[in-house]
Amino acid sequence: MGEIKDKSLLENKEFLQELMVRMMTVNKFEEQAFWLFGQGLVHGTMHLSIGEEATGVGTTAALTKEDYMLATHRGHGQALGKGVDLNSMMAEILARATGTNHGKGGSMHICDFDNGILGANGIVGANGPIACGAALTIKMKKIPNRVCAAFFGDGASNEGAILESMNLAAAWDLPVMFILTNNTYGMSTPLDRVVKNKDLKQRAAAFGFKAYECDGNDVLAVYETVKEAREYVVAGNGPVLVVEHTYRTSGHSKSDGNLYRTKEEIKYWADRNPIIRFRQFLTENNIFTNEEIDAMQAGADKAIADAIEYAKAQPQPEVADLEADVYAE
Ligand SMILES: Cc1ncc(C[n+]2csc(CCOP(=O)(O)OP(=O)(O)O)c2C)c(N)n1
Ligand SMILES: [Mg+2]
Repeated sequence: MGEIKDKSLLENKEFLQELMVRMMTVNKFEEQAFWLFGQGLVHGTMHLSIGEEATGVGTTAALTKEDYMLATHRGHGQALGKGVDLNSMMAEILARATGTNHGKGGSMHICDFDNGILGANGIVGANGPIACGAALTIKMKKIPNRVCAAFFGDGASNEGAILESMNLAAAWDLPVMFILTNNTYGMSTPLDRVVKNKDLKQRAAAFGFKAYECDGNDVLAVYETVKEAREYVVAGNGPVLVVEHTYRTSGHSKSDGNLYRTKEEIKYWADRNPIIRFRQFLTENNIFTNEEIDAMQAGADKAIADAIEYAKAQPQPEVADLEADVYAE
């Protein structure tokens, strides 16, 4: 773990525990969702963020409940971090009527307006233009202390929609936080095969705005970096780019044979897993004992088990409601 800028964080045990429990919850949620998928209980596909827990949790911990946020196709951690109700999200994964999207959206479309989540998106790069729209609302209505954070990946960083959005947000000084989760792969394609310049933070300089960068497997570094970047945006300085370097140890989606990378590479990153690193940090600094952290894990495991039990008992959507919540005709 890197150097902590705000030393008072070390005194804030409640917050540190919250970060740990959230990462554990995301990890367990995905592990169990994978298992439910294997049982044929999840429809559609699913993208796990195992290994990337610190990015979703650390980023959203630095946002307020009211801040707008757009999640990606790999957005379970982003949504759970922002505060979506665990039971409702599990119900959505199992396509139940009481899910966040009434069982019609599934893993890639988790939406929760009460917590500022304007939606997740299966269209790679689509969050950029939507974030510009939400940020334009913030600007025109002069809503104080509000940003719109748009998550996207290294693959998406090459989409025209993202580059055009960066330009628009800069030209109009929109309060957009472009959150780039660089897990170094877009499906099976490594970043260095598709870009000449791997220093992705330089994208912001090209459009004339500020970029931040952090170790995406260090939850405190992510939190502190996003917090600082957010303060810069709410002060009226226009957009920012935050590049978070991480690695997904899980496959791209349900149908990934992992043929494009070595077992050694996956192990290297598994050893740098953000949850393991945070545990070491907390115990080495005598903030929590291993027993206390085990109890946090047990709590997270139980919350997920309860959410599955809740979701399984929920009704499926009614055929009569097929056209409800559909905006286009
Ligand atoms: C516009 C568009 N093109 C292609 C796809 C297919 N696709 C789904 S995920 C993905 C890779 C995205 O990579 P990245 O942005 O790095 O996100 P990651 O999957 O690594 O989290 C692709 C190409 C899509 N969903 N949308
Ligand atoms: Mg990627």
